Amino acid sequence: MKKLYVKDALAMEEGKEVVLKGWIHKIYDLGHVNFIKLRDKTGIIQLVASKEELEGLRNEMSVEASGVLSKNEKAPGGIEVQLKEIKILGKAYYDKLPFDINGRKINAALEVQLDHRNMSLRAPRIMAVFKVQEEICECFRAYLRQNNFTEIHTPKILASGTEGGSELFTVNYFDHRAFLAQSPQFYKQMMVGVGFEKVFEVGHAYRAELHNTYRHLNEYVSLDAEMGFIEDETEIMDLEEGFMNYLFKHLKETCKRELEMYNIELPDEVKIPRIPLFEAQEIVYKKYGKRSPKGDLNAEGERLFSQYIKEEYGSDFVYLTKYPASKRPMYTMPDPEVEGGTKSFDLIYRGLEITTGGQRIHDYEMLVENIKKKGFKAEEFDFYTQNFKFGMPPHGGFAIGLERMTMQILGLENIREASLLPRDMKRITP
Ligand code: AMO
Repeated sequence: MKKLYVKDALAMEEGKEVVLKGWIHKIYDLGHVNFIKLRDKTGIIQLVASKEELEGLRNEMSVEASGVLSKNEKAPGGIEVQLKEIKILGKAYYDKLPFDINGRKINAALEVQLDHRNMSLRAPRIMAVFKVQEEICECFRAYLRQNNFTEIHTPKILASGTEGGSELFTVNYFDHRAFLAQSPQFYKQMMVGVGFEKVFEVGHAYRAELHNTYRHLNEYVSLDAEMGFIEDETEIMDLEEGFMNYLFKHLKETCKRELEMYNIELPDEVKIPRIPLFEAQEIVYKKYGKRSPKGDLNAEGERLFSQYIKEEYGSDFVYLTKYPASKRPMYTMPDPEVEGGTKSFDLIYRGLEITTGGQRIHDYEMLVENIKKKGFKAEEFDFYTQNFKFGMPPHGGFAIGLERMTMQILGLENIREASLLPRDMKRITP
């Protein structure tokens, strides 16, 4: 007989024979009645066992269970399995589990949970995070492909940084020094220019940031998009706003169980206010008495400004626009209407930056000038700037941090919770 998923068994009629495979979530040895909770990736079902059947079973062994479905109002899902046979498929070799994953919450600090990721990920509430994450990637692909974007895969070993700053990991590349990609920025632009016109990538990005914070990882997944033949950056903002609407509708359909676990109700429509950064800074100062760093909002400013936007516009999202050129990488298009400003933006979602994007410089001479203005040697970027000699169209794009997006959707407190195997200043294992 073919194995069923728990979710499908729970939806079947009483009297049906079923075969299920999964892990032993919890054993109830109550003397008069004995149960096993069996867990698979789709849910948990109760197996009614005899005393003998429980013998030799331990939590987290993997098993094959066969039996007959019967109704029981008290069982989770209203149906249980009267066990006929249970076979151990994967044995257990432990004295004591590092912590229990079958209660309402895991009783261990986040660091301990991450040390034992092979255990904490088994908890349905934790696995749920990655179901939502999977659907975010799925939507990113589906939405962009529907809009004529091509998926690309660009190298992560590079000859130079892309974002400026010193946040680069070096690698020994034979007899040279090379770097891990901070972003696919240069190559996504190149692919627009060679004629793919609209491209996207779901890939890893590496940042040697010296911050060990709730919102920084040293390796994260970047959802990047770039498109050619735009008029200005508002088209990029429209594109991302369209994605958010597509995503939320999809999550409501596919992640009902997961959103319920986290008590999250997503809005029916996402309409994102667009406010120049300098205005946001003024508001943060006038309303909350907090000064912002030059040309930016800090973490507290992002949080306070989000609070203001929620009150004034009822929106969880806000685009901060017109960032100053001094704070943006050399590829950013200046905005002639704002002195020192650029056609770039950040997207803040519930108090946290989840995206940067904007229009790029597409003129070769202007780009070379800007690279020099930023204090770099233009020759070192030849491999990049030569893409601009052959009719580069006006273009722009954005990148979303996947873990930050997941974290904000589910209201998680720490970005590490939204990474299967986080990499931070203190952690490169497991
Ligand atoms: P930026 O450097 O702002 O822009 O990064 C884009 C988004 O990536 C996420 N992110 C991070 N997530 C976790 N840990 C980190 N250390 C980290 N650093 C960045 C954030 C951020 O908003 N090339 C531009 C994008 C573009 O203009 O297309 C870039 O990389 O969610």
